Amino acid sequence: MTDEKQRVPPNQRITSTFPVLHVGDVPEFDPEKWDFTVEGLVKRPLRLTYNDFLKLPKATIVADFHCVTGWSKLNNKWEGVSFMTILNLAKPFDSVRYATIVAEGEYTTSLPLEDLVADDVLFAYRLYGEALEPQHGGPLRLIVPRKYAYKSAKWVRKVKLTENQELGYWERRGYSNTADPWKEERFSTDKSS
Ligand SMILES: Nc1nc2c(c(=O)[nH]1)N[C@H]1C(S)=C(S)[C@@H](COP(=O)(O)O)O[C@H]1N2
Ligand SMILES: [Mo]
Repeated sequence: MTDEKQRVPPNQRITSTFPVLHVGDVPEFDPEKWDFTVEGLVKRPLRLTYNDFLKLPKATIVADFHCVTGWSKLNNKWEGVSFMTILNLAKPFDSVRYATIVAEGEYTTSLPLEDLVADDVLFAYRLYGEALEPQHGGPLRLIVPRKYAYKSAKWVRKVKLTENQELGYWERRGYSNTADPWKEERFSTDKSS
């Protein structure tokens, strides 16, 4: 077994609980009305119902989760659909460099495509073999294990493929846009953005 201490980024501490952290209220999930769309610079815009989503090829990862406020939760088993699967279905134009992830409410985040096509990035609908709880982002959340957890948007409804990056909710409020926990990129240092 790998040494768990080596898996904890600088100035993070392991938690055995699973804190719930978000702005605003946990949204209601109505499977009849819920949809997941992919738009922007794509040849095939998508609109999937919850059932459509469950029929897509499944991916499972076990990954650690690092919140910028200082807690890390190790060994989380997520199941869902890899970002790559969605991207391939939507057929992005060559000019695409970024994706904006749009959640219920006003929460967004964004990432360069190269960070999202990693094989440990997925849209998760199950955690530890159970349906993902609403408070942890159910029915569907993004998981980006190699970034601080504010990049792992809960309650995702839309993905927008873009040529230029649109800054996300926390990224517009002074948090790092690159958000690498191993480099301890917590806050934006670029005064011009
Ligand atoms: N939609 C949405 N997603 C979000 C947030 C949020 O406020 N809204 N907070 C982020 C932050 S800062 C963290 S630490 C994680 C927390 O996930 P958890 O509540 O499942 O632990 O969700 C991230 N995803
Ligand atoms: Mo966080």
